[in-house]
Amino acid sequence: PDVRPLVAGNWKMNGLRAALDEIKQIADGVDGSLSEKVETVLCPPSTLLYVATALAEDSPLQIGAQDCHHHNSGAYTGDISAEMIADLFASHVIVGHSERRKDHAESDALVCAKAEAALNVGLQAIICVGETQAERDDGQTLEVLARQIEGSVPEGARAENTIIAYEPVWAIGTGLTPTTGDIAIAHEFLRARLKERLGDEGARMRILYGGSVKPSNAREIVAIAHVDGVLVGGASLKATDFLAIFGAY
Ligand code: G2H
Repeated sequence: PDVRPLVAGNWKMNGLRAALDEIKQIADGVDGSLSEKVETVLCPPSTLLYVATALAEDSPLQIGAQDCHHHNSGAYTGDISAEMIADLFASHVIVGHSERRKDHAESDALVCAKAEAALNVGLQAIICVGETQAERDDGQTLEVLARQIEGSVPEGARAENTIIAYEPVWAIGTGLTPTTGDIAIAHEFLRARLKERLGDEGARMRILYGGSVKPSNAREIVAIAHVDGVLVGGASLKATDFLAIFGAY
């Protein structure tokens, strides 16, 4: 089935006020004919969310957060909820990024609850999955992906509100990228599991690839079957790099 690809930028814990200039450039850069072919989301740190949605107001650029709490409000010091993110006019939220899974011990069940909280307030959830180096060396890649799809994707996930991002942990920020063959195998497997779980919704759900995507490798990555876009970390920080990735389409 035909799906519009999605290019998402994940700024992680980067971005001071000075970076608002980059957001403006990205918002201007994705305007026009490009936006008919490709959907774009930028996920700055939560401190910049409100001003980012204002800067992107007249642009097809959408703004997302990088994480949310699984409750809407309450005594959870330091956390922000999906409802708060939606309240700032953001449209997406990343959940279950490997850095959250590892640094904050987030389980599949918690990631699933966060995704559910996001869907409940009308946000689109970008749910990350991916194997670690050790799991890969053990030959566990597909088993891990199956478990994460089963455990992290809520029952009510639909193609319109949920996006999967395959990010092999060993390829994140390391400059290492899997071979196109490795990516093809993982994405085909994820597609099969999503179909099995969610039927037609799973067949149409976008599956992004993430991990050291840059202008020089984007073209060959987006050409792989079942790669419906990319999630870009480091190369999304500079507007010129991020916009160069769209040259792949
Ligand atoms: C993977 C990716 C974006 P990078 O984490 O989420 O980051 O492109 O820097 O590897």
